Amino acid sequence: MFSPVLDCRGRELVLDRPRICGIVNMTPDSFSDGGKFLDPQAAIEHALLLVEQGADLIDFGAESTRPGAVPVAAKEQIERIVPVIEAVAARTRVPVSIDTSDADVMRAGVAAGAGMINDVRALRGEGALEVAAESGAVVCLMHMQGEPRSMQEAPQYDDVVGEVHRFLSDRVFACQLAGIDKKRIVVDPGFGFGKLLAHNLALLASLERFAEIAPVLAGLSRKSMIGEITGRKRVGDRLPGSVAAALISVQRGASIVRVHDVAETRDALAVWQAMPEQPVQRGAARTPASVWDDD
Ligand code: 7PJ
Repeated sequence: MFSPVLDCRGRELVLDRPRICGIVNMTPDSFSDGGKFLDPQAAIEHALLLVEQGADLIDFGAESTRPGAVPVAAKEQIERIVPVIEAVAARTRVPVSIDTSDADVMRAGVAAGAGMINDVRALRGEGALEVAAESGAVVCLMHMQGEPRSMQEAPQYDDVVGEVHRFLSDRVFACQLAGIDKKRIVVDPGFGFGKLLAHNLALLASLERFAEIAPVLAGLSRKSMIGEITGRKRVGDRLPGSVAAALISVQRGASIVRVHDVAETRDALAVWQAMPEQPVQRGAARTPASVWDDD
C-alpha cells in the first residue's frame, strides 16, 4: 500500500490514515476564535491541548484571511507568532505549520521551528517561492479567487472544479521550477475563499480529482458554508456540521483535515476508519502512488 510521508523538516507526517491539523488563530478578528489566542500563553496551551486531543499537525495563523479582513503587517505577525512556535515546537514532536503569505513571516516561522508553510495565496507573494524553496519545509498551496477583503462579493467561475484544478497544477509546477520537491507539496481547493455555497459543494464532491495532483488538505471547519447548510448563524453552533464535513472530506480523498475541534473530529474519523471495507484502507488519502512518481 502506498502511503506518502511528508517530511516537515525532520518531523514526519505519515499519510497512512487521515490526519488532523488543529487550528490556532492568533488574530484579533478571526471569525471563529477572534482574539482568544492573542495572548501567547493561551495560544501555547491551546496548541498543546489540541495535540493531546489527537492533532497530528498544528497550524498557527497570525494573518487574518476572513472575508473582509485587512492585512496584518509582517512585523506584527512575526512578533506574535515566533515565540509561540518556538515554545510549541520545543514541547511536542508534532509538526508545526505557519499560516501566512508573507515571505519574511515564513522565514521567521521556519527558523522558529515550523516544518510546514500554509499559504492561502499559494506562494504568489513577493519572495515567497524562494523562501519556501530554501526552507526545506512542506508547503500547502491553497486556491483563492480574489483577495480576502473582497473575495466573497461576487465569486464567479465557468467551471469551478476545472479552474481550481488548473490553478493548483500550475502552482505545483511553479514550485517545482523553484526547486521545491513534489514530495513537499500539499494542495487545498480553499473552501470559502472566493466561493459561493454551490462552488464549495462542487469542490467537495470532486476532492478526489485534486488528490491526483498532490495530497489534499481540506478546511471546512466552522465556515459559513456549514452555517448556510445548517442554518447555524453562530459559529459556535457549527460543530456537528463541521465534523460531518471533515468526514466527507476524507471519504472523498483528503489526506489532512484542518479543524478547530480536534477531539470531536478525531472520534468521527476513528469510527469511519474502524469500518473494515472503507476505502481508507487504501491509505488515507487516496493520493495515488503515481503522484510521486519520479520523472
Ligand atoms: C484555510 C486556511 C483553509 C488552508 C484559513 C479559517 C479561515 N488555510 N486558512 N485552508 N482557512 N490551507 O481558519 O477557517 O481552508 S483561515
